[in-house]
Amino acid sequence: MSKQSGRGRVAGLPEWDRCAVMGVVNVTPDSFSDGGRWFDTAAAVKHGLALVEEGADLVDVGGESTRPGATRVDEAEELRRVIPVVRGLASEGVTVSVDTMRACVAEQALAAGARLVNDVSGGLADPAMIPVVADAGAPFVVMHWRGFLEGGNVRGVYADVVAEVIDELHARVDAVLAGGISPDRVVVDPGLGFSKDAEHDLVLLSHLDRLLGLGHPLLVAASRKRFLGRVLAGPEGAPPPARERDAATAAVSALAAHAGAWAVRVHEVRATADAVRVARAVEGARTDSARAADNGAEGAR
Ligand code: PMM
Repeated sequence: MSKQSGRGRVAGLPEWDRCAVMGVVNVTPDSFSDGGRWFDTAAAVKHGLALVEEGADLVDVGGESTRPGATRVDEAEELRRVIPVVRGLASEGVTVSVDTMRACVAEQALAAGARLVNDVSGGLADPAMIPVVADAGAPFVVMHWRGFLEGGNVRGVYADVVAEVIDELHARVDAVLAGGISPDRVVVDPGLGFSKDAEHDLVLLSHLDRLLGLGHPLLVAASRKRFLGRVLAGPEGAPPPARERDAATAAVSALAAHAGAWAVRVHEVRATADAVRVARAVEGARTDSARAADNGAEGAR
């Protein structure tokens, strides 16, 4: 599969000629890297608009932390956190994605103007999720996570992480399609850090071509994750805090864009917006030089 066809287009969303940038707004007191910072509606909307200003193509709004050890927030509280922020951003023309495992939150977020549903359980946590998304005709992100019931990083034992994540994503995509979501609206995501350790995340990143072989646009969400802390850990082995992992995140964004990812999900947008543009320029130069070589060969005939 070529990089272009791997990147693909997601029906129901704008089309970008490069890897899209999804900025993150966590309306939570306890998210892994930015918990508590945008917990108030007005601050969260303002932050989402600032991310767009910095180059985000979409903004992903979530009201529930999935960090290891986090307890689930109740539905009423998740709705209270998420819906006004989705409405506020959508009314400003922002392409909003809702990060939720609950059908009811997805449904109300879509009614409030969200355009994409991002479910870290891949539709497993709530049996009503797939029908709700199918009925709304919305695009759906299917993320790989074995441990959505227990939370955190459990059940991360693999003989071949790439093959197993692909097989399990395949099964989830089949379920989603059987549930009536149209194939051109399905995005896949390996779920870096979810039931995976740092080595698993790196191996998955080194095989994005195989994940693209699933035949759906690919979302890569490496932002500030533990594996980057491990890669950056100094001689004492101490990983830098999450907010000091943004340059490393942008490096992953460049690699993912170059490999053909449809989008990258990041907390700090500016550097990633530059990274995906550089990747696009390199891709364009390669196409142009191949065309020039073809024309030269043609002329010489
Ligand atoms: N990671 C987090 C939250 N939502 N959604 C998708 N599709 N993929 C991810 O890897 C993902 C996600 C956890 O990150 P955060 O709480 O630091 O934003």
